[in-house]
Amino acid sequence: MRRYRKFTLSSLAALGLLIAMATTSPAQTTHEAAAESGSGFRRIEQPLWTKALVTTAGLGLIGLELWWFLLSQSKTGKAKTQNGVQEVTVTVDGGYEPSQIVVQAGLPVRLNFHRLDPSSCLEEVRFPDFRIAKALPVNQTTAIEFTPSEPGRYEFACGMNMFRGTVEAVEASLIDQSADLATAAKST
Ligand SMILES: [Cu+2]
Repeated sequence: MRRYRKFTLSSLAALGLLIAMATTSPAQTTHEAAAESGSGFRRIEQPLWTKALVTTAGLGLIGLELWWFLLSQSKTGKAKTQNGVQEVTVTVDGGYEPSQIVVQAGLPVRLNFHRLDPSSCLEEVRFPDFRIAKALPVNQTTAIEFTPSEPGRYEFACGMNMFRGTVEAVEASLIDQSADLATAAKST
């Protein structure tokens, strides 16, 4: 998952370079043309305009990268219980987000896999412990239901076992404790 994101980042950087090159080269030709015609005014005005454009594009890219880094941090998702079913939405895009899901053991779980990534690698998700293998159509939400009767770590992965996630089933008392800790942390 990390490696995949690094690859996307580097291709983003390459794209930025390409944009910079594409915007600079026409300026150089006009610069040369202006020098030949002997117009001093244009010679200065044109490169300034492109410089501003390249700077704006660069700043935009930096912002995009920051946003990317902040979002790419793997978060732990906690289930929300509705009508006795613990529900979590998992976004499938270059991996699973969240990739770590905390649920309460003994209660039914429904994971709503929302797949955005069209790569065939992520077209199927498997939960070997529950003997579940389900196809995830792109741009759709596919619900997967199971009940972890015992506390423990239950892994899930794509069909090729490349992208992985875990469902951590804990006892009810632990869920309450972590909720208490979260509220305590918020109040300080
Ligand atoms: Cu895969």
